[in-house]
Amino acid sequence: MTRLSLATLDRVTPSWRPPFDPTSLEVGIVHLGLGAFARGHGLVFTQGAVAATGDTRWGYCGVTQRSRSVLDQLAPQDGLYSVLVRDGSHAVPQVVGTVRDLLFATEEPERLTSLLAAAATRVVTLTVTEKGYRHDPASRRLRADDPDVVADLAGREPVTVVGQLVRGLAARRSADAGPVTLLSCDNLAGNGEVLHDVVTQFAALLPDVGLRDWIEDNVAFPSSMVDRITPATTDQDRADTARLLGLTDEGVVVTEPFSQWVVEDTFAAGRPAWELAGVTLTGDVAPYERIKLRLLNGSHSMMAYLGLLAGHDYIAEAAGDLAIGRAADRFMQDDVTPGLDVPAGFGLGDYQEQLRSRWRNVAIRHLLSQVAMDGSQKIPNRLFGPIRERLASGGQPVAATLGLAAWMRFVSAGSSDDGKPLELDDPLADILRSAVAGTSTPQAVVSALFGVTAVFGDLGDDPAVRELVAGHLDTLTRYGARAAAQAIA
Ligand code: CS2
Repeated sequence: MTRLSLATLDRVTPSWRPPFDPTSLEVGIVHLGLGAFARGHGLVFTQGAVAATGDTRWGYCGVTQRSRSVLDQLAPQDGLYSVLVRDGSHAVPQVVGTVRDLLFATEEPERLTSLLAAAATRVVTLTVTEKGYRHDPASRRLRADDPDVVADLAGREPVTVVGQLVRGLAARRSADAGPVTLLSCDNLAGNGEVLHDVVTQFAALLPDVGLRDWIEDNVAFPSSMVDRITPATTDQDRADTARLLGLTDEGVVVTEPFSQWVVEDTFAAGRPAWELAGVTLTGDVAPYERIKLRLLNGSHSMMAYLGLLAGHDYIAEAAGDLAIGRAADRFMQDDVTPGLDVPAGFGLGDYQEQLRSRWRNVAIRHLLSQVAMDGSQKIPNRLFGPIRERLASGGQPVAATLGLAAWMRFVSAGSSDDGKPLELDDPLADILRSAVAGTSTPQAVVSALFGVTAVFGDLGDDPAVRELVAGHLDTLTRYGARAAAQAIA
């Protein structure tokens, strides 16, 4: 079957094509981390903004960091790909035409620097996942002793995102190309602030005196809250898309109907008219971010660890498991909701109801292992705030500490309750494995893992937290995940 490309685009059903001529766009946005999430989220909103305004300045150069597989998928398709929105038995493709250029950072580091320094580049967006920021989750500071950070600081072609950005900003200053905005779209609390901090901390460690001040004066770092559940694409997804389009699409991304983006409106050099495409531009993202990171992502992590231990594979299965679904409900009701500052007009009850049905959308084959990976970088953003705040208000974070204990069981057991091996895919895997090596009781596991202070900070110093986590871990170890969930439901 013929492949999707500019030459074959006219064979696609007209309402599924980009609503503008993709070749009319210039590159105005560099996106770092062109994975499935970005392609199903930010790039789609930008397509809507370009369609609404006819402003052709906002095409993307999509940059991949770790492999060139996305380039191999999209380059032969002239950057075109489709987003397949699945809901129950419905599936509708939409071809996205905002990618005008592609780059694999490892192969073309100099071209990446030039693009970041180009006056036409006004916005740099990032979806590089939590671990891509090379910071300690607890202190939120750049890990200046990370071997890759050290090597990038010493002046090699940078491999870290922060190294690439700072080199690009130095070139931008030299070229006098003017201000630029770096917009983080990752699931981190205060993601703009984290990005600002790692970039300026990196710059301050360079001999180039003055670069840090230039960055402070010329670069904006708005925060943003991003939301769209995007599972990894399967062969079935590619086959269904080919049937619908009448063309093969190696770059298709599958996602749910729901999509949300709330962006702090502090841009240094303009932005697409995203508000015309359904994006909320606001002065303060924090309340939205807290609601989403804790209710959606916090429950996701909890369901991922309990679900994997209980033998499930997908979010829809874990959410539909009565005991696990109820434990997530308790987490939302008891540990998260009381600490939320809800924006006027925001219906918290409806939001939670909507989350439950999004999780149960069986057409979205969202692997628990995808959510469980990189837990050391994710859980501090998702579970620690609710734990600390509930304790500070005199309550017992029973459900949130079960989520934490389930992660500890996942890390230390290495297999599900019925013996299926569970892979620990985490940038701190070696540290976590050696921390729990030789531990023989739940208490010892809790002590060993709380000792990893880069993740936990002083959380483990609180005897109430330790007692709750150790109690849950004991139940998880003796009776399994479903029983531990049932015990709190
Ligand atoms: C998930 C998120 O993988 C994960 O950790 O919790 O990717 C989640 O699906 C998105 O944030 C939804 O917007």
